[in-house]
This record gives sequence, C-alpha cells and structure tokens, in this order.
Amino acid sequence: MTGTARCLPFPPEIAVGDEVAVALAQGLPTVALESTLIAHGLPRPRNLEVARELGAVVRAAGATPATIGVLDGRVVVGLHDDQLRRIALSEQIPKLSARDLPFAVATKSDGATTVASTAAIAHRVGIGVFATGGLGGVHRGGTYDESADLGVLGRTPITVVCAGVKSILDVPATLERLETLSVLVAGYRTDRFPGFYLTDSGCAVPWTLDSPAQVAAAAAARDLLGLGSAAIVVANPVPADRQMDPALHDRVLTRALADAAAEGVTGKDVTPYLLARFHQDTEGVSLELNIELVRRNAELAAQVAVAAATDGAARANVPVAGISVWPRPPAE
Ligand code: PSU
Ligand code: MN
Repeated sequence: MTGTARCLPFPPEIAVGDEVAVALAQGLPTVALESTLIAHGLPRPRNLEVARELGAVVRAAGATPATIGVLDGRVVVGLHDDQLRRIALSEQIPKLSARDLPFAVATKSDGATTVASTAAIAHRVGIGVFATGGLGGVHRGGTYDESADLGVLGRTPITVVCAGVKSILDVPATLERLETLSVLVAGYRTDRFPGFYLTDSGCAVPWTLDSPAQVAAAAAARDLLGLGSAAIVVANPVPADRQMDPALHDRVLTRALADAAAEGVTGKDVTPYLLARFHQDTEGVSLELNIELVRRNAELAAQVAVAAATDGAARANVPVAGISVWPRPPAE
C-alpha cells in the first residue's frame, strides 16, 4: 500500500482491467471486491445490481474498484460490466477458494472468488485493501469445517474490511484461530466484534481503530516492522438501529442449521445454503442488511485505500493525481 508504481504487466493467466492497471501503475487508491458474495451470497438478479453499486460506492469515495473473478480460465482483476453480468447471472458458477484457482485456470473455467482467493490475487497484483460482507471462519458444531479464508488471511498482508465473520459461524472459535494466525483484528470505532447481521457478536476485539488514516497507518506499520505476512481485519459493524432482531436471528439460524444437517449439506455449499435460508426465512430482512453492510464496507475500504495512497505518497514524497499529499511536493 504505497504510492509508488508497481511492476506491470502480469502473466496471461491474470487479466488486469485497463482502469485498474492504470490505477496500480500510478499508485492510485484501489479496492478489491470479491465475486462469491455476488454469485453465491445474493439472489439473482438483484446480485448484479449490487455488484454494480459496490463499484459505484468505491468510485464515489475516490478509489478504483477491482472486482475479481475467473472467466475462461483467466483471473480477471477489475471485471467490466459484461463480465460482472456473466458471473452474477450464470446459473452454475463454481465457487473458487484459493486452492481451486489453479484448476479453474488449467481447465479454462469460469468461477467466483471467495475472500481467500480474492485476497490472494489482490495481493499478487499489488492491491492492499479489500472489502467483503463477512469473513468465513470456523463452523458451529465441531465439524472440522473451517473456511480457507482464515489460512489465507494468516499469510497474506492485505487489509480486509468486513462486518466481522458471518453470524452462522462459531465466532469465539474463529477469533481464536485468527489470533493463532497472527491476523490483527480491529473494531472500527467499536471495541466489540460485530456479528454480521448483528452489531455485536458477543465477543470483544483487542483493538479499536477510529479513522481510515489509522487503519492505513496500522497496515504501513505492519509492513515497516517486518510483520508483513498476515492480514489486518477491520471489523465494521452495522449501526445498532439497523441490526437484525437478535431473537429472529437465533430462531432462523437454529432451524437452518438443523435443516442443513438433515439435508446433508456439506463443504462449500454450507455457507450459501445458510445465507439463502436467512434471506428466505426473514422475508428479505437479511438480504437488505447484507447489501447495506457490504456497501458500508466498500465505502470504508475506499477511504482506507485513499488514506494509504496519500500516506504512501507522502512517505515517498511523490505527487499522486487527484490526491492532496502532505508534505506537498515543491511547487514548480
Ligand atoms: N460475505 C457475504 N456473503 C458471502 C461471503 C462473504 O456477505 O457470501 C462469501 C465469501 O466469499 C467468503 C465465503 O469467502 O462466503 C465463505 O465461504 P466458506 O465458508 O465456504 O469458506
Ligand atoms: Mn467450509
């Protein structure tokens, strides 16, 4: 996350969109967005609208959106509208975690990227900030089902803005795993760990960060101190007056978990199944909230990317187009 130019181009397996390539080359603020939440977390065709909106939110906050997905075996960074449409509206689009990417490339497949695969690719191309809804984590019930999101965040120096981990998970166990993996977890303007649809998961966070500049400073410090091998998770809660009724949440979750077990839903189908059940059983309350929280995260991520680019440029004392830099470069 610096303001200096990066090495381009990338291998043909990675297709960086024109706008993103320019932003990366110039050190302009860029935000990675994932496509699994679009393809598997939200119903068609609303998901396409949301995908477009997220790009607009990032742009309005002064950064370039880079939605990541896989088309014909090429990892696309900065899906343009036709490509977004293909990923959002296809009936059968594989959910690709990091381990799946080589297969999708080798077999020239399409696919949607999760937090794990999006974070890995974003870092690969030099994007330092990423927004999503809720991270994957340790599932409830002691099933050995732990999202690959955690392992990748443990070895990828990126800043992820999210609304905590999905509330369908075992939150305390997930926080313990994040601690073991040395992933810095900070609440954004809160000392409570958010619970995705809920403002407070019932767990505390070790640190609170209060501004985009502070988040950017934490990421810069991680790198400068040589600790640059794990992610920073910025947990951005939904406001208390917007959260889901906790009693409704618990009722729907208990039923959905029991049905998932009875129907034999396993592996990567578990998370999409539970999210879809929420959307159905809350009559859209969870859907609207999910969309709202992802928008909020995209906006904060863009603010962090702007702060990081400004800070990086100030350190390197180079001008960055469209951003005021302090200390200012000397006038001509
Ligand atoms: N956030 C959302 N909706 C989603 C996801 C995140 O609001 O659908 C996706 C992310 O892509 C995340 C995935 O990586 O859910 C976790 O899936 P699993 O538990 O199978 O690892
Ligand atoms: Mn899983």
